[in-house]
Amino acid sequence: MFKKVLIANRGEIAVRVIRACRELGLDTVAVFSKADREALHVRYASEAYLLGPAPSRESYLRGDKILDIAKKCGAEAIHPGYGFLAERDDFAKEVEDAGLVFIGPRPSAIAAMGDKAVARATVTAAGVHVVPGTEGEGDMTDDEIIAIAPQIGFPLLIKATAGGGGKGMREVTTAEELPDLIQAARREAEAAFGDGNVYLEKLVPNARHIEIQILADSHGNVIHLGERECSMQRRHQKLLEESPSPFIDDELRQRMGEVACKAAKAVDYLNAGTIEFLVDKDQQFYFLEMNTRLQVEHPVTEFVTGIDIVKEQIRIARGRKLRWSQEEIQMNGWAIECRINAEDPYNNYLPSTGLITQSILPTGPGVRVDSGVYAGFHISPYYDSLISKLICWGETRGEAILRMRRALDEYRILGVKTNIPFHQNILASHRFLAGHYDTRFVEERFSMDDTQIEKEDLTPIAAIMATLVAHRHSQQASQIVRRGSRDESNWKWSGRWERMNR
Ligand code: MV4
Repeated sequence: MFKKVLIANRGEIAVRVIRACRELGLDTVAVFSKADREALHVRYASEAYLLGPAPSRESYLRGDKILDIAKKCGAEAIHPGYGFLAERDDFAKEVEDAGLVFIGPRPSAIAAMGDKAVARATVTAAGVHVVPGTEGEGDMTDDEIIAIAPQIGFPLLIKATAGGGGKGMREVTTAEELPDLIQAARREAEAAFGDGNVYLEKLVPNARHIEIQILADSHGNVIHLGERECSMQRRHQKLLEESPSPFIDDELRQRMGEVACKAAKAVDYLNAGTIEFLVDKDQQFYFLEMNTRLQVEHPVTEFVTGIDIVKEQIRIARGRKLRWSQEEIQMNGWAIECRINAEDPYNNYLPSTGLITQSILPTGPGVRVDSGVYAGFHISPYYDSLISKLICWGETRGEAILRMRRALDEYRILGVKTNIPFHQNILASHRFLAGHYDTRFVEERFSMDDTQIEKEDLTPIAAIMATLVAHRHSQQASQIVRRGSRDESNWKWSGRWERMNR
């Protein structure tokens, strides 16, 4: 039974894992780069060790150094968080070979789900529906792909087998453009993953991106914790997630949950994982891929199920049985997460770096902030722009939304630009209030310059919902609408305050 855990990550997720370890009475070891000497995860851990220079390749991606540190300081388990080494089956294997516990899935499951063509073939064999497309797991030549494309039908997508997250993806509308687009996709995949292998899937139009959280123990038990709606994204970066999804009813949730557990069992899955589905407008759903890690948006599931997923990951890694049967899992209320990024939504979401001069966090009933920063911390350009997550719970979706609007109003971060105004606009948009959005919403129907957005196409329910919110909170609503324009926002006031106090 391990007593000391090394957290191979940084930022808010390292802090999150340290918190779980401390509540379980475990000692914690942080690792950090030169840019993170003053980081929160370094302060919160029982011990901390320098990995190297700021770039990830020389620090958080140095599995060899991290293993050396673990051995030297007597850490008996490693939690990888998300990103960096979390889905590297070779790293998970090295951890195991060193006699340490990898708090995550087995290397074989990471590898099987990491190759998207292998994942498709494996879950298909287990009876899980994937989007129609190429079959099998071997590398395909251009000619093989071109030959099979008409059988799948256009429009279709070229995807990288080593991919995920949209890299190396190309939309193809006609057979003529296929050869060039295969080449382009291969080049992009080769550059991003060192692997130019690609496969085809029929395009599912107007899809929603909905994922199911699962937990699997080492005794063969697999349960699901319901879904997260992840369609609010821009350029494959999720920005806001909610659980449950406004699009999913109890019956569909149960069916998707059962399929998700089946997909996990197909790779003998262990620990926490997420099955991504595309759900079309007729509520047909298709397996897309499995994320073999703890995800950024796990807190919304924690809020509605009351389960601490990170503590559960640690218990599973210690060989414990899951403490709930599927029937005991209940979803209570509604949770929404806003990803707070250091970026400028008024300037093409350009990353923003610098010293955080002030940080006032929202608190109060139903509000959770998972933050990796504090006033006095310097945001460097080396890592992703996520600096914190604001998660709000309500008895109903309406209450969760109103609470999120209140919390966003309370939140003050000075020194760097953040996407808080973006979230305020999203939470005032009729389409979001109505729950009518798919993966194209932000890029195709949303603008930071609009004051009143998305008035058209309202269903009666949407209109009622929007009116209800507007009526009960007319003053806040009108303020939020004004805040959509740069000139009248109180963020301008914040900026002035900041300049005065520099
Ligand atoms: C798709 C799709 C439509 N049809 N596959 C994008 C990232 C990768 N995980 C899968 N992605 C998609 N796959 C088929 N067959 C549409 C997307 C997609 C998308 C998926 C989830 C969230 C946002 C998205 C934005 C654009 C496209």
